[in-house]
Amino acid sequence: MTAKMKLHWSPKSPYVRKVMICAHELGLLPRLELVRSVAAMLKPNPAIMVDNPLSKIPTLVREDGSTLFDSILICEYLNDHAGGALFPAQGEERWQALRWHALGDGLLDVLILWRNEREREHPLQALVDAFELKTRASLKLLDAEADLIGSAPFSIGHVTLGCALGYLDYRFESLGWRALAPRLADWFSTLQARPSFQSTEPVDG
Ligand SMILES: N[C@@H](CCC(=O)N[C@@H](CS)C(=O)NCC(=O)O)C(=O)O
Repeated sequence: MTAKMKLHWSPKSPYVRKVMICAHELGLLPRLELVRSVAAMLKPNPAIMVDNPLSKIPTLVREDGSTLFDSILICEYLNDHAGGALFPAQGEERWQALRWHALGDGLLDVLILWRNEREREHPLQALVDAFELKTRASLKLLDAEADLIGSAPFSIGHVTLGCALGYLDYRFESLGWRALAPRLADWFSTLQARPSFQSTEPVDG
């Protein structure tokens, strides 16, 4: 039996979801052993820290015991491992895929910080306003690029944008993002039909 890679995992984390979608698309799910790991900014988890001193998920432990962390690195490793096409090798296609990845990941970072702030007893309003401004500006840009996004070959850029939009649905329903970015919403509904997205919808518990 082939040894499995261990993934510190949670069904709620949008960064873990990136890895799970890539693994699904690349046919690597059977190679992963999922270990439910709770990662919280205010409570470093010793079980994760054995493999990642930053106490963040996703963290991957390879068959030989070596570790990889940060979702982009794990996704690229899996893509390489499977000889996949989620990271275009060169040219404009590569820069565009990585640019959309950067925007999706940056948006996720904003949303995670925004959620942390709004759950504090006394949220700093200026910070909350800045997070909302950046979120709306990102959606505006992505909506303007929706046709381009829809016609580009499926890549890590699409995976990450999809995870960011899915996180908006999961934790920021009241923002009503679809009304702000209707063309992007149309693209997202086709993306959501992919089995890799359907099987990784975030869930509580
Ligand atoms: N840049 C990291 C972000 C990962 C991340 O922040 N994950 C969250 C869970 S959604 C986490 O582990 N938070 C715990 C912490 O920040 O201490 C990645 O892409 O993997």
